[in-house]
Amino acid sequence: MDNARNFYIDGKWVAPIAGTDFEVIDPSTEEATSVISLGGQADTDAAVAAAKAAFPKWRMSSKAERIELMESILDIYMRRSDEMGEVISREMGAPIDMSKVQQSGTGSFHLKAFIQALKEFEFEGPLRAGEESTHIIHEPIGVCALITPWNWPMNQITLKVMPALATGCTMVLKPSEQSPLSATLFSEIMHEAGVPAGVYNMLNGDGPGVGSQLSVHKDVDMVSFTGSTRAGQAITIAAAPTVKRVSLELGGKGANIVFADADPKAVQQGVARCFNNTGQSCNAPTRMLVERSRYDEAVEQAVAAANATTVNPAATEGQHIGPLVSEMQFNKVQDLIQKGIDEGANLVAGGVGRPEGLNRGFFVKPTVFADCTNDMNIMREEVFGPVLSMMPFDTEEEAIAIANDTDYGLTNYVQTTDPEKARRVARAMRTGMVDMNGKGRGAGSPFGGMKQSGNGREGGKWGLDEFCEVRAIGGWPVE
Ligand code: TXE
Repeated sequence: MDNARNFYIDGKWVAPIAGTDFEVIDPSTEEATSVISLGGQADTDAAVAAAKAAFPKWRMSSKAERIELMESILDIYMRRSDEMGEVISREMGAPIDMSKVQQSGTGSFHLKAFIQALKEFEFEGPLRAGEESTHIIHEPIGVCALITPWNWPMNQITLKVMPALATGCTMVLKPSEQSPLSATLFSEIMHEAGVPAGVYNMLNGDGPGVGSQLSVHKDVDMVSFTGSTRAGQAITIAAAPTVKRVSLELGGKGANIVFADADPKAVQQGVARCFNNTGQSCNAPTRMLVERSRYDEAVEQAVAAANATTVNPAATEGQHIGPLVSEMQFNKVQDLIQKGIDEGANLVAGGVGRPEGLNRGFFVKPTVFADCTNDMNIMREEVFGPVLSMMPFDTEEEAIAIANDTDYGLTNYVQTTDPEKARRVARAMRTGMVDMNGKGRGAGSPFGGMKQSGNGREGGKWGLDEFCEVRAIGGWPVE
């Protein structure tokens, strides 16, 4: 990729001022697939200065102009969608067929959803009917730093870039140093679509470098971050002296409550959902709580599903899971599997070590633990690998209590054919989202967590709200 070592600043591809080399490792082969530059303070300052200079004009752009721009970004994105899938597969290890559909597809999905949300969004109007002299205006907050992770790179980039663009903000994107190639391709798309110079800037860097330089920067008005709770806390502290807005989307520890009356396929679907993207999703249903009368059968079904899950290099076509993203994640997941064994959970599928025949690459065995208790590390920590932990429950109240007994609060899952119970349990969950009976949430619905899963909401009108300042003006002249 020609631009891999460069940054996109002020409408141009530029060489880094203070860059250091960084190898992007293909997680299937452990070989370097590309070399990028990690920026330094001078690069961060240049990107922020470009965004700051572009803001006064861009904030005055019309909604129609922004819709038209987003529509041309979507057209170009669709044309390069397969290429995007290939790049993501190479940099973070998602299996090629899955990457072209699911990984790359998140980009066009969010683009379409934000075009719709922007069309419907009211930027100003009266406080209420009959009180027209108090006028409420939604304005873009200003220069935004968008810091994204590697697990669903295009999902998180479009969930931040599109609402920032739609509301009239200018921005600096710092993608994960593990998945910078998709961000480079995305920047080429933005350039081709004719995004005005300085409105959208992208530079590579690591957390302690560009990530924290953006967080402390006095000319950055907001940081929107997705990643680990640890980094979210560091960003919040770094941002405090400038009182900038910090929006966080962090980890999760989703519970999947399977009642005895659930659909017969509920367990198998729960395992597939947990293992999707090799378990590297913040909303993965990693704790499966099963009503006792169905528990033994559920464990058997989960073991069968795990043993039927094939693991292959990302370039292999067909349905399978790929490697984890990095050696660091591989070691973290191995440690947690070992802790599960040491703490007395019943290992019924998978375990430590690589799957047979895969001696190189960050591959992990699809793993299931049964008979867990909610104080075990595998039930409390975000594993971020293909590891499912199962536990029986006796009553609805007990299931709700276990599900809510966690530091996280992102997504929980409920499987039951009783509509009253479904509504009751969904209301009792302390999570930003609940998915019931395998049915997803509609495009443009709010995504975000409670407790240590974060404090923001992305997607739809809520995603647009996040990038706005809301102003109140009294004595507004009414004809
Ligand atoms: O994440 P980091 P890591 C969780 C998951 C995973 C763990 C560690 O449990 O196992 O986090 O993954 C930038 N200031 N999630 O270490 O470090 C970094 O450069 C500013 C959940 O890879 O959080 C990258 O762009 N930025 C998750 C981004 O943060 C900093 C997605 C994510 O990297 C920074 C990923 C700092 N001090 C991991 N430190 C989700 N919510 O989906 C790091 N970064």
